[in-house]
Amino acid sequence: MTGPSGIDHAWLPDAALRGIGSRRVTIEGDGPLVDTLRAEVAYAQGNAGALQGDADIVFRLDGDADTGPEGFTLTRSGGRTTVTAAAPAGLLYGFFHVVRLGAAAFTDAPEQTHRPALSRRMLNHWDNIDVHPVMGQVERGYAGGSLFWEDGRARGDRDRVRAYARLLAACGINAVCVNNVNVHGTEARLLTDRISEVAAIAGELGEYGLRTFLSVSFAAPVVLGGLDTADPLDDRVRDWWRTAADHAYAHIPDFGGFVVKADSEGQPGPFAYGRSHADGANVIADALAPHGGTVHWRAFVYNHVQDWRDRTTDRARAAYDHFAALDGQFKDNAVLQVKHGPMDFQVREPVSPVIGALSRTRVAVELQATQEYTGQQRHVCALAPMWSGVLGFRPEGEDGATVGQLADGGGLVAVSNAGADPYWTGHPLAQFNLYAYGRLAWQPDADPQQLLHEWTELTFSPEETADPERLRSGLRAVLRGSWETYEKYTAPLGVGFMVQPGHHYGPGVDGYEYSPWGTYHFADRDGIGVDRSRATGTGYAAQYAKPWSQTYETPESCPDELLLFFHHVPYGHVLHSGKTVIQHIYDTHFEGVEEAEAAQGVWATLADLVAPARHARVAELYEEQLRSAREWRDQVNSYFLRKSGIPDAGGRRIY
Ligand code: GCV
Repeated sequence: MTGPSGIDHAWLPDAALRGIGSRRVTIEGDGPLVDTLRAEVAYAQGNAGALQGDADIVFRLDGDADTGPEGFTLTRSGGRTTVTAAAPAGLLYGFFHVVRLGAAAFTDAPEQTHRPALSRRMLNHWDNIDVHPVMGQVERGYAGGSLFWEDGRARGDRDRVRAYARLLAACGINAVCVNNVNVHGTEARLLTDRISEVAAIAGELGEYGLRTFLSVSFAAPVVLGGLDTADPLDDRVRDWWRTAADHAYAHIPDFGGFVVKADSEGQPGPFAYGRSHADGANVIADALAPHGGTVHWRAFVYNHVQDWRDRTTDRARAAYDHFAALDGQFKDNAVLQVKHGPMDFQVREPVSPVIGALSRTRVAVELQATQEYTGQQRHVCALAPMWSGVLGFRPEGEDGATVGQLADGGGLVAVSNAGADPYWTGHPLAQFNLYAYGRLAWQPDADPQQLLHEWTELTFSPEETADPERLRSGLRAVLRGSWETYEKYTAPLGVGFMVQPGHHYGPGVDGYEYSPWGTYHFADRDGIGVDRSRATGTGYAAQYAKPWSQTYETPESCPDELLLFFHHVPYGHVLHSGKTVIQHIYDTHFEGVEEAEAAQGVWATLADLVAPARHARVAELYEEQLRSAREWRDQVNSYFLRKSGIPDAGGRRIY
């Protein structure tokens, strides 16, 4: 049950439960999630040790409470803390909130009601059952094997799944898709004859209120059903999906639904039958509808076999070009799941124009917690500030809604960074990305610095250490600016990629320059960047509403950090910062490495304050981060010195 031994407790160590452990707790209500709450309280009282205090805590299920299906009200007065909720999930979230508050949960304060801003807060696991020859078991996974699948089937020992569910619920996540969106042969069968394995996992996840989703192949009626077509308008296909959905719900009554990657990077889809993506999504949505299920249909559709000589095709345009015209055509239980940027989870991208263009479609925004392009959990790269910027972006300008608000129809999704690694995320500090994702999904306008503070306090229990202030400030120093640091030593000014092909780790400035994937920087002796203006480029900038279509249209109005995403400019182009592009490239690459070196130094000073194994793991990873960062610096700087012939004004060593 809770807190199994040998499992890292991440942001729920026993010390964090002490506030509850020593108090008189009353729980009023019944139901499976209330039983989970009872077990949590019993665990806290048995393991957390005594903290002085005589306040009572009451958890009360009250059908009249105005808290919605997951919210709760917290009252603190006169030595009594009360959590009231209309539904059991709210009580459980209230429990984790009390844990987060620590001692503050027991001091008098005005009543507060908390409800999640987004009703779906999902993780997608790109996990395969089998170990794929190229991608391994977890596609883009940097934390060991799958948490769900082992030796060709669902793990027998599910303590870790349960412990994972507990961590996810504690940061607000309420849904998990348990297999890769690239659905290979074995995994396709999870929908049919292997559904009981999914049901077993769903049983564990459900203990903490998480709904299970399954990635399915659009070609399932053919590859599993033996039909000669997967045409979404064919009645036999429609019937097949209905039967498949009925079967899933017969095994998993609280099943969430399906995630579909169609016509994308080789996955089958409706284009093969001359049908639209709305047709494709709707046939599956119809099958799920009687059960209250949802299909998450991904918008990551683009031409991945582009000729690099073809300057008329711009991958950034693809999602909008495919989906904007379909607005209003998707069924009510179909959600269009859109990557937050138009390309592919680069360290810096503009917000996808699709998100603001679909007022009659339920949109979910997809983030990537797994650090495919952001250091692969060998580099420290705290992504909360990036995600917060995305969620706070207003596609229609100042008076319009934020992305976080626009996602209320479909929710927020992240590709998980967790695996069978003892620290869950490979790099122990990458746990913060998982935590911050959940908290932002609950409250998209949460302050990333506050989330960092929360996570630090919970995970490291500073009051347990000799010098809590040094620990706090050290952790802040290594994490706070780490995304900007990573950006500095990698691809500059929004241009993206420049990675080694295939595995995407480490520098390869021209790695994707002559490839079919549509990811080019067009550097020559005179300049660099992609002209995506309406006037002279691909027209991508015009996919935005005003004011952004105007802001991005010219180099003068475009923000520096996105300049090379939107424009091809000479190396001597002067940024708003006052620096030329070439000098910016040199300076940031030197600075980025210096900042990473400084962070490594700070981490070293925390050796006496952090558990030795955890400290050693991070210290070891810093060695690799520094090696890699220097390689990035030297390759990028040398490349641009050689291309441009313009020396570094600082006269530093470039090769
Ligand atoms: C699961 C990128 C990744 C792929 C991933 C794909 C997607 O292209 O490199 O590994 O496939 O995105 O999001 O579907």
